[in-house]
Amino acid sequence: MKCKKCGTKASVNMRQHKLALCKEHYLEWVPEQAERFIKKYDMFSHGDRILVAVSGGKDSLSLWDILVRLGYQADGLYIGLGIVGGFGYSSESHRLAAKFADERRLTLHVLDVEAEYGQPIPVMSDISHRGQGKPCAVCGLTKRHVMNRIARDRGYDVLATGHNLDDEAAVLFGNTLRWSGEFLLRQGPVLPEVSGMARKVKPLCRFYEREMTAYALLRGLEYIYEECPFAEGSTSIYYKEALNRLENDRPGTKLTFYLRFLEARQQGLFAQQADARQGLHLCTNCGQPTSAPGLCSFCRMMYKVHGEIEIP
Ligand code: Q46
Ligand code: ZN
Ligand code: ZN
Repeated sequence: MKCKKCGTKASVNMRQHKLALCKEHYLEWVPEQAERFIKKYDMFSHGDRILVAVSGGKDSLSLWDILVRLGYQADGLYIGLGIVGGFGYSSESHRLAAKFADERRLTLHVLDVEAEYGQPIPVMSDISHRGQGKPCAVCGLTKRHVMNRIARDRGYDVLATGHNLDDEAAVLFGNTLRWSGEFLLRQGPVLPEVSGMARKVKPLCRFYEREMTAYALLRGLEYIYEECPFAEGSTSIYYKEALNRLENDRPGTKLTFYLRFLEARQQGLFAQQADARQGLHLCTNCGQPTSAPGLCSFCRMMYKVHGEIEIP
């Protein structure tokens, strides 16, 4: 395979785009594409302050790298979940996120869940009995709460996460299997700002996971290869594998699935549901939007964990 731009040996062959590129042109192509998506979906502009949620993995570090290369004002947020696993998942991912920031003199905010809320994620999960023996429900809820809170308290305009196409297609697949109208309506590259919550964007949502792996490797980024030990056996991995089988036989399936969904939604497929973020009110304890009356799910969980509330 030859690079389409210069004719030298290609490093990355993207069957889904019928495009092969050498290292140099691939490392130019990715940020160009990202910029195109940022503009197309009106995610943010150069005047905005962006907070990137960084896990130490390839996607979030690549996202941060790309945004900085494109000249955006992007700071990072690392959330210490207190997940030990066999190799110290949280401490290793924290080390790599901090190293990335230090080497580039970027600002990384760090919030340690145990220091801030009294218990690490796995213990919170045990106490609150949420999520059938896996800490992922508590983890997701806590991460969302913390990201919203830091973005709001530190005055960021936008919160950016590193979800790639494989992540988004797997979520879409799950939501479609259940026809979860409300979730389908909320899934997209941009969730607009509502009072108490910054705009949320996913600039990598049109990049295949393997495209991000190739970017991180060719760019020489040091990231955590291992998944969180609790990811094993998850439904989302199961959906990803199923979609990969379709993709293998018919390159481009995942992208078409996701893009056609966005088009259908734009054309009003779920219009009668209006804006899913409307009808929310503010949690009486922390002030973040919630659909439940009174306390939001996070504050109710903290009440179970501590038997009292007044948590920021
Ligand atoms: S970090 Fe948290 Fe994931 Fe680990 S505990 Fe589950 S949700 S698997 S993205
Ligand atoms: Zn080339
Ligand atoms: Zn709350």
